[in-house]
Amino acid sequence: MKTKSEQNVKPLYVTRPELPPLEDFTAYLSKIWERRWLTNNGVFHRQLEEELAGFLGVRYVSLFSNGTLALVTALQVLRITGEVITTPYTFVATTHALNWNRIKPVFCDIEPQTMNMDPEKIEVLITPETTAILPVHVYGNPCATEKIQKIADIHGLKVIYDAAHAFGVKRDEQSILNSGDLSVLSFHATKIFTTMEGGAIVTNDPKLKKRIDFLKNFGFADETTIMAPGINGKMNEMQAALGLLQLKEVEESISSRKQLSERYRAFLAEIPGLSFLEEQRGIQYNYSYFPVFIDGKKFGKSRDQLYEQLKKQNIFARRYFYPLTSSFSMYRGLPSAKTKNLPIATKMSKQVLCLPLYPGLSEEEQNRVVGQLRTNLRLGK
Ligand code: T4K
Repeated sequence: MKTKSEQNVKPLYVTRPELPPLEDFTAYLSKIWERRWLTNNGVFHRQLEEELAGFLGVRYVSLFSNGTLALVTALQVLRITGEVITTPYTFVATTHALNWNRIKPVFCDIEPQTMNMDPEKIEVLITPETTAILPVHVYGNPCATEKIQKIADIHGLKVIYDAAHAFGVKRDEQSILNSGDLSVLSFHATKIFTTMEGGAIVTNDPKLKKRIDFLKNFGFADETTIMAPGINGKMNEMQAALGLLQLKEVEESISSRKQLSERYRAFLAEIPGLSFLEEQRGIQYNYSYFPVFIDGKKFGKSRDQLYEQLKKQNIFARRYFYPLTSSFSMYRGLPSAKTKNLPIATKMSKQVLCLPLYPGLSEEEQNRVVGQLRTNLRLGK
């Protein structure tokens, strides 16, 4: 039971979307109303594709109504079949996208430094049925893209990155979205750049761009020609309008996330049993999440006990990513889903807790989160 004073404390969620002033959005809405063009490659849609490609430093962006449909379509674009090597330490949409294409997910363990697919563990999972690798840049931490590409090239495999968290991330000044054959973004309400619901496929290949655009629009090449069994994955004009406004603010938003992340790092550095990810050199991060890892024995309380205690204080941290997708009923029967094959992913998913992190989080609110972590540490002893 929460006490009266606890109930009055403002809830702090893991994230909260940044929105432009409402009057700025209504100005865009007026244009949509004037034009009566609501979807199907409208003016704002085309403008956002162009502006995003420029901002992200990639050649082509194809907008989608959400990231999951973009993932499902990306697999269709490259005609992926059979088995795909992927990570269980992700949001369930990554694994479901394979399932929707009747592809068998083959789960690969992760590296403890990044939480991304461990490139050293990929090759043993390759069989004659393997056609592609589907890694995730978890929390926006770039995968070992060079090593993964080398393996893919040797074995003739495609690489599709689930880059749902990796908006704007660069390595050595180059967009991480240029890695592999295709990258898929999510613009969901919980992402640093949002169109409420939304997503995109990124490619540098003009032929692939064409195929993506056919596939997201039922397969239409013209009024009477259907090129492929497409789906309806189109983004509408209202979503695109919000995206255009978001793009003006996203750099500022990333820099305030960076400041908050640095404060967390400074304040949480000395807490026994609590660790966080080291930053890699040469990376321009987007600071989309702040995961901490709780070693119950040293901290004095398990991750789940801490999670529940924080909830009582109206702090809604989230366990991204627990449970592993390999443990869900539709996947756990697969040989690669066995816990003994996924020791690091299993361990980390039991320890992780993503703390509130978003531009509107005040220093006082962040101090509240840090204070509660310290209080729980003391109580645990
Ligand atoms: N691949 C990866 C690696 C992904 O992480 C995701 C999505 C996808 C693919 C699929 O992309 P999309 O099809 O979604 O575009 C959330 C999101 O729904 C999901 O988009 C995201 N990953 C995942 C990591 O997180 P939930 O179930 O945790 O969301 P929810 O509704 O509990 O929201 C979390 C918190 O955010 C709330 O406690 C409060 C805040 N919030 C949420 C919404 C929806 C707001 O303040 N405003 C809002 O409108 O999955």
